[in-house]
Amino acid sequence: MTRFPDLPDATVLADPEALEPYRRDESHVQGDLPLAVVWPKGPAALKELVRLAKAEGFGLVPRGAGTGKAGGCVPMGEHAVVVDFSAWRGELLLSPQDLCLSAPASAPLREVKATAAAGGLFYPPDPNSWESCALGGTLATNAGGPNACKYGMTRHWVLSVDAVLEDGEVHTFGIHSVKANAGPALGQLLIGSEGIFGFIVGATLRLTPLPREHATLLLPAKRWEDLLDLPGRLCGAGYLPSAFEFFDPAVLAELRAHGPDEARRLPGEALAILEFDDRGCTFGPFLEGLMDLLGPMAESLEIASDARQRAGIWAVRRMTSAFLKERHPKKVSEDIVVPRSRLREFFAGLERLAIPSVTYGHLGDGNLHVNLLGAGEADPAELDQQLMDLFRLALSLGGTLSGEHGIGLSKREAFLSLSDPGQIRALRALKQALDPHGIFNPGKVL
Ligand code: 2HG
Ligand code: ZN
Repeated sequence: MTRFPDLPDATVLADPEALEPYRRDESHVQGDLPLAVVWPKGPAALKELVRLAKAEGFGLVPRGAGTGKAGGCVPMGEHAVVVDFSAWRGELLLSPQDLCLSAPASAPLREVKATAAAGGLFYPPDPNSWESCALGGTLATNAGGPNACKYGMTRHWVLSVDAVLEDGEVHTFGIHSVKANAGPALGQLLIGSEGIFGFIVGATLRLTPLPREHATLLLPAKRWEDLLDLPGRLCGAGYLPSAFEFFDPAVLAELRAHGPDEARRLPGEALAILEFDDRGCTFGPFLEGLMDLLGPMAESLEIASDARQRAGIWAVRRMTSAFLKERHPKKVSEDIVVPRSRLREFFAGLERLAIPSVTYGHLGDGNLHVNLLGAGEADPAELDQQLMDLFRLALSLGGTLSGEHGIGLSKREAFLSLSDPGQIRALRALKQALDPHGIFNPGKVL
């Protein structure tokens, strides 16, 4: 192919200089220069693109807003075309009676959440990029976020998905109801697949009534290790926080020394942010019981008394990733998970391994962002070894190597070598069956 052809109902960009930004997302990996970037606006363009890809032997790499953390949307090899879904047509359609919202992959997640909220409804997935990411990317990667602690991941909030498969047609998997049991849930196979079986172009999302109350607490611990048992203790006592975030002493010290004003005021040696959204959570027996439980371990306890204070607390948590990245541009940030009952063992293991790292993240569901700040200066072989040790530690405790960012390019080798061989065989068989020409996001995950 000498020149990338024009396509019906699509914009095409093939100028090599303009293609440069499409080699990256927000992870530390860099892909290859794509042949072109295509913005399909509807199914006709996608159908033609799939036909061309099969005929000409190039791969298609899906891209939402490029905010992924694992390199899932960066091209690999010389024959890849980026399919940017930001121009995909479609409207947001709220159906309060069915407690659902239909939206195209191009919809900004911010708008999805706002549209639901305007109707008094809640769409819980809240990855850190929620103000800039696209719905399609969150579906392809099964995004998480702080609210996963209580509400689960993106896949728990999808009733149906529309996806283009290898025949070039868009198919719908699922119906507008939580009860749908006619055969296996194939749509679930596409969610979190990072586009290796086909591309999601839209979805109908499940909603729930919008919580009206929030108790947001800052909990600096007298001894930071005590925080590690707290997620399990809270659940044991019948409390399920809608978010339970955490900064270890090193991250907190860095935030306090170099962060914005709100961060400089943060108390304690290590800090948890807890949020509850149960009805009646801001007063009476709920709060009293909670105080009894938290009081003995807390150096102090601050409850956000209004929306502004709550927003201030979250602003610090939300900027932590970008803040650390700015201070340590070559850092590598990981995303392991262990069951919440094994957090103490995980931190003991991390100390034994002596991996130079700092940690923050979603303590309440055991999803921790272990950051190797000095990764840029480290010997690459040693760094690889450290990451493998970290993953093995998580796995040995019944956890996994990614909680919410996915495999993409960055964790592909580790995923292949550490997963159950039966799982990899099954995934390869599915890939072969659903994408026999290997056009959908080649080189990712598998
Ligand atoms: C977060 O929880 C995001 O802030 C980003 O998942 C994590 O950059 C990171 O390590
Ligand atoms: Zn996170």
